Amino acid sequence: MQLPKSRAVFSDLVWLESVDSTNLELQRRVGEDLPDLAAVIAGTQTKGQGRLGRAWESPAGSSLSLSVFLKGPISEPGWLSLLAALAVTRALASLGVSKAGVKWPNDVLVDGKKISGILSSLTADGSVVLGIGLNIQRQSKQLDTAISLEELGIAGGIDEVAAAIGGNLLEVFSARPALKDSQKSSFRAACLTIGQEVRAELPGGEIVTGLAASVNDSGQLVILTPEPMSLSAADVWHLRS
Ligand code: BT5
Repeated sequence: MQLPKSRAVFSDLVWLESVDSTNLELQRRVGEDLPDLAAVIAGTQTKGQGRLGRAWESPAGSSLSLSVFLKGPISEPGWLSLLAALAVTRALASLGVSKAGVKWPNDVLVDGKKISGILSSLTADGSVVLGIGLNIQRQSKQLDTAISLEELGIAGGIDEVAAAIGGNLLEVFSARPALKDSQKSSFRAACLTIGQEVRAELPGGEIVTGLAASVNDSGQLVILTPEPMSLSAADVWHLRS
């Protein structure tokens, strides 16, 4: 695939019809002295990765699978996935989806359904591989909890969507290695979780419930349980809208 719009945004773009995972592919290339904003886009992934060993479904023709290399250091890694999710909501707005928001930490939702997921990892030298999956067309075996651009009446293809995300990633990470407070504020405004009663499963399996009061300066979700508790990583469910 030619991907002319994406090539204008990403410094070094590799297109693969099929790969195990674009994140794994980019991590394999990290030793090659990758430039900032090098990217891999694949037509399908055979082992698309979610968090905590979960799978990300990306059948051929249905989705964007994009991984982007952000040259480090980045001073606040706790904000990486959050600001990437903000960039995705802005890209969706530019494509005509005005009602996308972020479920902390890494889900982009439209009408309560997941259109995009983000998986970031730090490399040994403090750089970042940022993986973004976004549903473009409805999948034949789509999860009830998922939604795609097609179902929202948006016709954008892989090239257009990747370029829109890339431009917005550049913007949200423009102050690297530091991050802009204004971007953090924008994230909070786009975060659907703040103000919700939530159930959170912590990495050790502990379950907590309470009001999600804020996202603090480290990017942690503050839940009133009723004592304030700051979570760096968790799976979160919104208990009511
Ligand atoms: C994520 O994990 O949402 C991170 C997804 C990151 C995928 C991108 S694609 C490009 C790059 N290369 C990779 O290998 N990965 C990244 P998590 O929060 O753990 O959510 C995973 C859960 O989302 C699954 O257990 C399913 O319930 C659900 N899910 C899987 N595929 C989906 C899809 N296409 N649309 C919506 N939900 C999906």
